[in-house]
Amino acid sequence: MPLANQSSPGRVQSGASFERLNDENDTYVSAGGEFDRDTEYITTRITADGRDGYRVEPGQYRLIVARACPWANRAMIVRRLLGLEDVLSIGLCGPTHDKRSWTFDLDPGAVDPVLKIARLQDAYFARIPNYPKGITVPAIVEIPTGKVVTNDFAQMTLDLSTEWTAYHRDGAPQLYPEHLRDEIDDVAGRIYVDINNGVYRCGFAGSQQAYVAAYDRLFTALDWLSDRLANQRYLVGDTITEADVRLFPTLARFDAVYHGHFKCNRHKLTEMPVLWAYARDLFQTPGFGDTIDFEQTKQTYHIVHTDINPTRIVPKGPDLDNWHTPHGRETLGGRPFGEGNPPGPTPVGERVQAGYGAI
Ligand SMILES: N[C@@H](CCC(=O)N[C@@H](CS)C(=O)NCC(=O)O)C(=O)O
Repeated sequence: MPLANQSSPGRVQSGASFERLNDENDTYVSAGGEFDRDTEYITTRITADGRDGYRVEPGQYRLIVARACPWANRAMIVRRLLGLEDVLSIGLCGPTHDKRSWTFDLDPGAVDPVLKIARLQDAYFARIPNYPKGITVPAIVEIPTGKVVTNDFAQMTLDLSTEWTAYHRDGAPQLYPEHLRDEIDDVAGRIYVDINNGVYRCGFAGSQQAYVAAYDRLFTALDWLSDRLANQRYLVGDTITEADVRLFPTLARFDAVYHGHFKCNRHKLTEMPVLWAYARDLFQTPGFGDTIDFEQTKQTYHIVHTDINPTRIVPKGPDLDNWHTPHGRETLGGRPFGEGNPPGPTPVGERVQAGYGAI
């Protein structure tokens, strides 16, 4: 399927699209116009009081992720930071998939060992037969019924912070403290529109005009963040918060994927000194860098998005050693975990495969 005419002014797509293959034309690109993300999710919440019918309970739910996915990465980071690994298990989809979306092809027998399903689609259909929207990660599945409870990535991490408190580890950080919520929401809101989703609006733009507009917004927002972070270690307050968790997965993927594959190429992350030091600081903080699988991430984007990478060749670089260089941001002060402390090592079964990460 050829790409949409890159030089003609685009029409804005009438319906929002999912970040998935479009059955009709095998593309992720929104032909002729802007990538317009569908943000209608399954919004059922898992809460301490169970008011939506799903109560927080250890061993009752499974978080389904793919290592490549930045939206899923946030849930993985928060789960690690809060020490919820023994309470909320994790299922890892393989890096590549087809039109029917994510599979458990890395698991023995290509079946998730807990849910006993081969495709994430099965859990969506168990909740909503013939679910017509994107079969996306992250998703939380109720283990006894095998039904997806929610795929609302933004609410998911907030609920891990505020509803699962009874099961947080000792020393877990306050990622969404009440007195900073307005500021976190403001910062995270712009990060979502211009940066997290902005890279996708560059990569999946269906017209030159849509691409240029997304590119300009992306780098304007990155400049804003460079200014903001020049003299403060974290985005909001003096500790890690949900705002940092929202930004980090996009920065971690920037040079390996977005700079080339999505044409976000005014600068590499490594050429933006403040953001590069900030990203390294977080990367070297337990719970962040140990969730990043650069190899699977490159595979997913470059093999799955065949309309923008028809050869499916996965780039070999970039070199990753530089993620370990000193960042020097301790001089700005800040207390990463506030009154708390860092999480312990990643549980053995969840570690990034040797040679795939940079830890
Ligand atoms: N729900 C999130 C994004 C979730 C999402 O789009 N995840 C991608 C992976 S990063 C996905 O699962 N896509 C399904 C596919 O490619 O088939 C949102 O739209 O803001």
